[in-house]
Amino acid sequence: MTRTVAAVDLGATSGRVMLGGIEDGRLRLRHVARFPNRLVRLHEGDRDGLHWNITELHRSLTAGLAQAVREDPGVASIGVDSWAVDYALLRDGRMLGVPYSYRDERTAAGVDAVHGRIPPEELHARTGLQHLPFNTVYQLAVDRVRGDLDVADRMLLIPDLIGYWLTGRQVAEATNASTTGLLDARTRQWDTRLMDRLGYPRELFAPVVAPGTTIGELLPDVAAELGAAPGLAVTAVGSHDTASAVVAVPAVDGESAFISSGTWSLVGIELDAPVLTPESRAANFTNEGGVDGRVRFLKNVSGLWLLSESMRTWNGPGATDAQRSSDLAALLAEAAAVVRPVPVVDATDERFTAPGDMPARIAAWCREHDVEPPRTRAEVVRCILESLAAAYAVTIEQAERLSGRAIRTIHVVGGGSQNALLCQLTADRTGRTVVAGPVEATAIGNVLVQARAAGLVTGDLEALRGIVATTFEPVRYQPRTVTATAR
Ligand code: ADP
Ligand code: LRH
Repeated sequence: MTRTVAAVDLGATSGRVMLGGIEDGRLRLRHVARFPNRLVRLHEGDRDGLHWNITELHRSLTAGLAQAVREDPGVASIGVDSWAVDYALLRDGRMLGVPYSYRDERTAAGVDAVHGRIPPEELHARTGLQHLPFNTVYQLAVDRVRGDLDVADRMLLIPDLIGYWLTGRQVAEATNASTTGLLDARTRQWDTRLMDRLGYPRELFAPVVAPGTTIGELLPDVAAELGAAPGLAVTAVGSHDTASAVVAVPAVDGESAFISSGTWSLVGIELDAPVLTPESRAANFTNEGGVDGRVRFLKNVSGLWLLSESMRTWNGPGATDAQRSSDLAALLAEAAAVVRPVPVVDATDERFTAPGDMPARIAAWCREHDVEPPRTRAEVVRCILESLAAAYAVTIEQAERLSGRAIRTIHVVGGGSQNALLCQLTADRTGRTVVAGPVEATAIGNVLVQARAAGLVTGDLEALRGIVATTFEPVRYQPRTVTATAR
């Protein structure tokens, strides 16, 4: 029987556990468990805080892993990835408080506090990161002002926290650490001078480890709970979900870009070295650390969050997953049939970040910009997708200009690669061929890095991507002449 590894992929909307192995040069993948991930709003005295339900996620993922072990008792390793930037503070190994979501609005004060000590130009030159108000460096500034850093002795990003709960070992996996705004873009080690200047104790940060490193063996109690063999290894993968997703882009060359499309759209290209120029900062591009030392030169361009929040507004929070997906299919069909021109809004406007009534915020944006708001639900959906595709087109052109490359093909991976309308609009507005799939790129990238670490497969990233290309048949979209459907 093919040896497998278990991938835990925690997305902002859902988590899954998958078993994966390689047989005759092809991937064999099995969905073992899928569970929702919803934000929790908690009253905090003078305001509400937005948090991740981390203990529920841990319960769901351990139940999923137990199922994985039942399905394959010989599973060779476990790897965990999740969304970036968020973390827990710990003291003496105990979690202090419930981790915040990056959508919590407390971070504006953190931005001012950090920029008061370190100008944004210098931050970018050192860390290479796109300015996003929720980068870890700004969240920690709020913790410092509140006194929370005085009691904490460790900060662990979400996948590292799960890894710690599974193994008892505390590490900082490099790809996700690169999203904190505290990692040196060139050395890929913590920038301790930055920490000193910001008043963040150096000891707060765990040692950086590269993807492929064994974090440790399952704690005996955890192994017993999972029904797993004692000594089962937990391996660091590209624990930033986007790092794992880009491992599973079927072909990455000088002429192709990628869009990792889910709650967010991460639009960019892969490079061997960071671009730390003022032009790259002005265009708000990021240089995130990838697997095998590659650099993801990309921009975070909002994403299907706009659509899922609109649907939550229309359907109420109680809708079931089945209702949600049949509603989505119907809405997308109606949006494809819209013929009246819809407005294109700035999908990256920060007003769309916090949870809430997106159709109302879109209408407000339109009124402020003197354009007629969309009138029906189908028009709102079409407006969102046209706006995302328009933002992708601008970003692809910027990526070309900043890197000196000519991009001909755009690979779209992740849940959003199933959105045929969005893929077609992306081809239309960028004038490039769109190659869609695989859907579960993040879990696949997670599987591949573990499989290589466990010796089940060998080779560089191109070899791993070759396995993806052999296994999955992508869907291609060619650009059509843009009609007057959107202005
Ligand atoms: P994340 O990892 O950020 O949670 P995913 O990669 O799982 O995101 O993608 C979730 C998004 O994929 C959903 O918001 C939805 O818009 C889109 N999606 C999921 N299933 C479908 C489908 N069958 N057709 C079109 N879009 C889909
Ligand atoms: C996507 C993602 C993205 C980050 C955002 C916070 O899930 O990891 O790469 O910018 O979450």
